[in-house]
Amino acid sequence: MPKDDGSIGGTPDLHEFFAKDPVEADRAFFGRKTFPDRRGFLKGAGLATMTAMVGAAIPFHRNMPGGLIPAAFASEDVLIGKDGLTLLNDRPINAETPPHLLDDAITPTARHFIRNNGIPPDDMDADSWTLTIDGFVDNPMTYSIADLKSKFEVVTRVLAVECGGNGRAFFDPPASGNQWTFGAVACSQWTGVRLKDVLEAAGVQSNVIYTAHYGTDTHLSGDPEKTPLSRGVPIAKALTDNVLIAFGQNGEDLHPMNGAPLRLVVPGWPGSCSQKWLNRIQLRDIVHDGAKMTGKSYRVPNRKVAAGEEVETKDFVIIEQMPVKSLITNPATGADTGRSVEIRGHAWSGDRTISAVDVSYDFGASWMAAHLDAPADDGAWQNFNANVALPAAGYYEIWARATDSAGVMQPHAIDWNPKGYLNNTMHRVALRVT
Ligand SMILES: Nc1nc2c(c(=O)[nH]1)N[C@H]1C(S)=C(S)[C@@H](COP(=O)(O)O)O[C@H]1N2
Ligand SMILES: [Mo]
Repeated sequence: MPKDDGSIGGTPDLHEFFAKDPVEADRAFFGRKTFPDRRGFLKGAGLATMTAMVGAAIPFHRNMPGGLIPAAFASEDVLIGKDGLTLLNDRPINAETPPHLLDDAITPTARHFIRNNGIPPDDMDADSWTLTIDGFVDNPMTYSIADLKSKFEVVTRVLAVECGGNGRAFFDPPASGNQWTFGAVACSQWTGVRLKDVLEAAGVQSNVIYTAHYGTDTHLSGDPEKTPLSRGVPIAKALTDNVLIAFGQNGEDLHPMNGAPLRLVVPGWPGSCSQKWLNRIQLRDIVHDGAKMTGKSYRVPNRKVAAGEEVETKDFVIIEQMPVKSLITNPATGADTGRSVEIRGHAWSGDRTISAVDVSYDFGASWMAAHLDAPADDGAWQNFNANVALPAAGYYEIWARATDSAGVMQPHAIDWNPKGYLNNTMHRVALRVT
């Protein structure tokens, strides 16, 4: 039985989901509508999704029966094999990337995590897509993607996106929600237009304080009146140079699960600000109150609370920039290595830059400075590397600790919060030298 939040259960099983409800499973995974009289007719966005997931065109797609799971997904391993992602939930689809597969400076699309709050839209057609800018603007506008490309400067930027709940799995007592470990973060190269340019063209009125972002995904309940997610940011953040309305990801169209054909990319802030399947941005004179802006969603207590403490909703504040953090992407945890090891990874911190990354192999007794690259663009993560010579055979842990441009350093442990957000504790990987 689906749980209250609509998810299928702790151990997601694609096959179980298809066995229980093939029509809904088809729709959720492939945007394919299957009816008794039209079984398996796969086209448009649904076909594009399945093609992307199997990694090749499907010449005989017209013959494919509805409810058929491509044999390429015969096991979860094979599903992961294509993208290498770990499926946390299949309704909605949520999948993260193991740290060692995030080793690239620019995350390949195949390794960009997926965080869905609802059901992706059936229609992801770029040619008919529109984006409306309205609310307190002098000139409300509706653009096609071709209009955006022709009316505004098209820019390409490397920008990091991290889910506010990345690291939730390590909270004790546990916090409900997707049990992200380390891999709800990615840094792809995005192509699009600046949100700033589009808002300025619309004429931002002086009473505007907040944006409201809307997409075309649908609520898990199927209720068309409900929205899975509609978040926003203060207008000052929206008007910074590196917030993009993106139609390209790593030189191609956006991946269907990463918001095709149009999304926001708001680096440094919770990933939930980066609306996928974007079709409307409204400018408001109040803090946005859309789905998952209020209550306990993407909000944390305004004070330190004891682990497990009940906190009243009025004591929660909206998460703005994400905290300083780093990820070790080489070696993979659990690796058997020689004594000489190259440590690699990335570090990032909200709207700031990283000033240092230190690594330790003696449980934090001593630290050495890693070599640190500048960010590829304002809003990208920064790559670090360090060569260490381990003294003898045995068990080691590599720890990494980033410090940002404001002098804030990653902690050993963080304060608990009810929804398990903002876990930026140091990343540790286990090694055995043989
Ligand atoms: N329309 C829409 N946009 C969305 C979401 C969603 O559920 N619906 N999830 C958000 C969240 S919580 C995150 S962390 C990012 C993840 O982006 P990705 O799935 O491309 O990795 O998308 C954001 N944009
Ligand atoms: Mo998220």
